[in-house]
Amino acid sequence: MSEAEIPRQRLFFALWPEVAIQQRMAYWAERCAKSCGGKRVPEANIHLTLAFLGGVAPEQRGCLEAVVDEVTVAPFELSLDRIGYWSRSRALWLSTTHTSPELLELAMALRAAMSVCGLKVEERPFRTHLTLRRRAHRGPRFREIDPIVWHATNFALVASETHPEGARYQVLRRWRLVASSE
Ligand code: 2AM
Repeated sequence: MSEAEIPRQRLFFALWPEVAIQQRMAYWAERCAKSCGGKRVPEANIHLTLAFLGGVAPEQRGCLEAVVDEVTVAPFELSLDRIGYWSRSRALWLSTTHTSPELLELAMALRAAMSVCGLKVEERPFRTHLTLRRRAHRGPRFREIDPIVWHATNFALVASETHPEGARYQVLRRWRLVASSE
């Protein structure tokens, strides 16, 4: 099989919230349905992308998993207290006023792993967001919400497939967040 024929998986690293947290996030996606328009992200699909990998060959995935096994970042808390809208991508999203240093550390460690394994690394700065609606035509009238407090204890490697009905995600593997001394 030539290199071009080797099947590549479309992968990304994410923080995947537990169901109770996804439900609270989905409330805001729905709350903004009329005024923001577009299509809501299905509740079970709501996630925070840490690093988008794109098409990954099997040996690159092996490399990534081995490098990521060595990542040590302590568990952290996210206080999601902000809703916003990007007109360019027409995305309505949930975010936080204070991004914790551990979240940035984790996102940067995953970018470093990508670089080690020969994957192209995103040049744009990391921006904390969980997409709630796509193809929205405006943002909400409110900006601040009662914080949704989420304790991140693990992160995941996720496969993404595009289907006519939308994206289908499959969590392939999870890593526990651990401080370096544990
Ligand atoms: P988004 O929520 O900002 O759209 C799976 O597709 C995840 O990877 C989504 O959360 C999406 O982020 C992100 N993603 C998809 N395509 C991307 C790309 N080309 N560059 C960076 N992130 C991407």
